[in-house]
Amino acid sequence: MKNDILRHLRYGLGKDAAHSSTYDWRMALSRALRDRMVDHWIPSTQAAYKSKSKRVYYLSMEFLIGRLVEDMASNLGLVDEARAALSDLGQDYDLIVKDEPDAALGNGGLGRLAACFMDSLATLGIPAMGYGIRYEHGLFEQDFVEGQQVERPETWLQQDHIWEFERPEVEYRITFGGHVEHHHDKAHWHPGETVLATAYDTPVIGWKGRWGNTLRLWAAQPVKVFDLASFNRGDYLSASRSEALARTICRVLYPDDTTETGKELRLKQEYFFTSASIQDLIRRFMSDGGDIRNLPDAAAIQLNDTHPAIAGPELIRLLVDDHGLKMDEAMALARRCLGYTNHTLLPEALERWPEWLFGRVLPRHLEIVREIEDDHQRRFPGSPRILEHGNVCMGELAFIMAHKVNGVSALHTELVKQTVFADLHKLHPQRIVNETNGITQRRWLKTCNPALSTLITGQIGDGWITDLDELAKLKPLSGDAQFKDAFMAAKRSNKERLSNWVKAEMGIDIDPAAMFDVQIKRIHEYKRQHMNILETIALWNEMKARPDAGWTPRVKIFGGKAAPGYYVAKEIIHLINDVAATINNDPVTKDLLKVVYPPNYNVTMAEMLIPAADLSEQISTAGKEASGTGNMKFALNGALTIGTLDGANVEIREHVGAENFFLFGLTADEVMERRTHPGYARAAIDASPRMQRIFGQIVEGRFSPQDPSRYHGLVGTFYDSDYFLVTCDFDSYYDTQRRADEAFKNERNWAAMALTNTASMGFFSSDRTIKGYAKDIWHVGPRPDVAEAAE
Ligand code: 475
Repeated sequence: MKNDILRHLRYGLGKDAAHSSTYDWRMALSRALRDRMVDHWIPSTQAAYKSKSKRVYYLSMEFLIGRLVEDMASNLGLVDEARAALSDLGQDYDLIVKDEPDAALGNGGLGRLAACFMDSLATLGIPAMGYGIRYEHGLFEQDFVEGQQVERPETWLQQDHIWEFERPEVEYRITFGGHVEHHHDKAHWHPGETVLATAYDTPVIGWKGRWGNTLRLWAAQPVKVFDLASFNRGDYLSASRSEALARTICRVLYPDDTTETGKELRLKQEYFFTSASIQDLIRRFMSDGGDIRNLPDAAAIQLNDTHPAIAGPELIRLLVDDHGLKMDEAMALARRCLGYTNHTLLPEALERWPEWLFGRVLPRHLEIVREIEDDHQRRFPGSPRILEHGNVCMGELAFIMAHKVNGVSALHTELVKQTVFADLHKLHPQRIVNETNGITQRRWLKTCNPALSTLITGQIGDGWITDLDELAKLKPLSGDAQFKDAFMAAKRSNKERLSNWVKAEMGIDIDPAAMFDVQIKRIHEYKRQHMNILETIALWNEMKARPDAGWTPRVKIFGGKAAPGYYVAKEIIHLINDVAATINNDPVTKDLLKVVYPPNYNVTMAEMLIPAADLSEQISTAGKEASGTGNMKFALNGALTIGTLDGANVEIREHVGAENFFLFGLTADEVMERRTHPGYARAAIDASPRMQRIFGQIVEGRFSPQDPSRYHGLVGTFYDSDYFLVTCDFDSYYDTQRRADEAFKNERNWAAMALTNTASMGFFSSDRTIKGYAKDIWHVGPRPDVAEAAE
């Protein structure tokens, strides 16, 4: 390893050790690791080709990967070796690892789930390929200026991204616009614009390098770099038009998580990567000499939400227009290949394209959508329409074109059946299935929490790394004082690490003995960060009134970004920062309460915050959070959840036991019922002196003295509409927080509850989720050789 690092430093980077920066060392280490990855990757790829096993194709607009060096070193079992080699060279492994920027090609849950799935697919030895977009700029970086969110472009590709291999020979034409002609029953699409999709491959190596898959991200290239004829005519603009389109398509990740932007460029991005992926998988299949009619035996295509839902019409187009299949035959064949995962019920997130826009960008696909619609109406007269009120509804399209549709938690799946797809569910009662989300324990326990994972392995061995159910062996230890002390010592060391970081980065002193109460996720009204900050104010009021009443000291930690155009979410951020500034400067409560909101929350920050958390905030309005995956990461790392019966919280509570979970709030049914009562918010506020007081303080400018009316609008929404029922759940949330305070005082008992949480999380491994998809949807098995090695 040492020699390899030095060799890469010299011949890969042209540097000598004496004049190398941290960046140079990181690049050299990464290349040394990459060599070893390739040694696992190529044999896997060859084996998959040779055995002609069915492959999974996971199509996702987002892959929220984070850092790679440590993940790769860990999965290859090379962390100790790398650390030792660098140490011999006078370098600090930890510092070098920290130098890596996050690959932030995603917004939140949906993108991070895709990354966990890639890890599990490789670890399970399921031949698979992830397909996505190689965005030049990932999710924006967040700054706070006077407490308000400011966005800066993210620039990860300004550094060498050494994990990927450019594949200039893998290239597809992607066309847009123009018109369609029909001759002798055959469609001819004469497009207006063309770009080339070229592939960049990143190896994804599973645990111990047993199997390797590929994440293939597409970049756009102009067909003609430069149109000399136009230039010579003096038409400078059209000379570089093709180049401009190509550069724009992969320029930036749309930063809206859960709101549909309806922008033409977004539709082009969706079609761009979907078409390239479908062309690529067909080419792979044909190069094997297959009969296209057998494609479903070789390819399971999973759509991560509706963003790649154009895959249905695109596959049909290629089958009919290029391979000469009949329309109905093509539809049936496409359906056998496709699965669709729904990730949200929020109406504003459901993709709908105006028909005129869709037809202008994809005229041939609009014709095919009409055929799909007609076919479905013929077979199921009066069924829900894909084309409705002048829109192309991508949810209905994905549902109708998929043989299986899945929800991401048990509750969410039931709600999918009862709400968004109620009518289609009645017509296709076997189609909707549940695959509750999961997380990879390799990243979210082993790598991010060495203190705890070392303790666990010392106690029960390392089988949990590939079989998370093994953690159940820890359950009997919840009565073992010595083990509980060790468990809490690991937590304590993570809290100390975080305290030091908060002091260094933000200048705030926090006490590692206090309860660390963490809410990290995208800022959204349904996730109710505002309820959390209101509760913080209420607690502060009580603490100020009776500072010696034996309070449990708390550190409230927030993290998360708001979509740049989401005004209310940005107001919530501003309020949290204003409240933090007020409370953190109060001498009366300085040892009792702190509010910490570090800017630019990302995967790397999550990896530090989650191991240090005592309490996990999962407080969405019931029925709104499809699953949540952060909730699983916290519980796995020994935090207790305070939460509603929403998403996967329901299943987490079942697994860890009601006595180890702080439940509050209305249920999904009660939420729907409550909304039918006019004036429910005012009634709740009238019944709660505590809420009245807080709203009074905010409105009087207690937290924004320079601008007292700053939050009048925000407070007004609580009185007027409060769609997310903050007011209805507030008192029960407050009381439950005080129960958590009391529980925290009994350290041994808290340790038992925390340990039981960790020990009960086996079900929430993404390995289990992927096995579910493999069995119920994809009909693929792990490669027998990999399964054997895992035994
Ligand atoms: C859910 N993102 C979580 C997670 O299943 C769930 C939507 C439109 C455009 C871009 N991004 C999105 C999502 O819808 C999303 O992240 N949904 C989340 O998926 C994984 O755990 O409850 O909110």
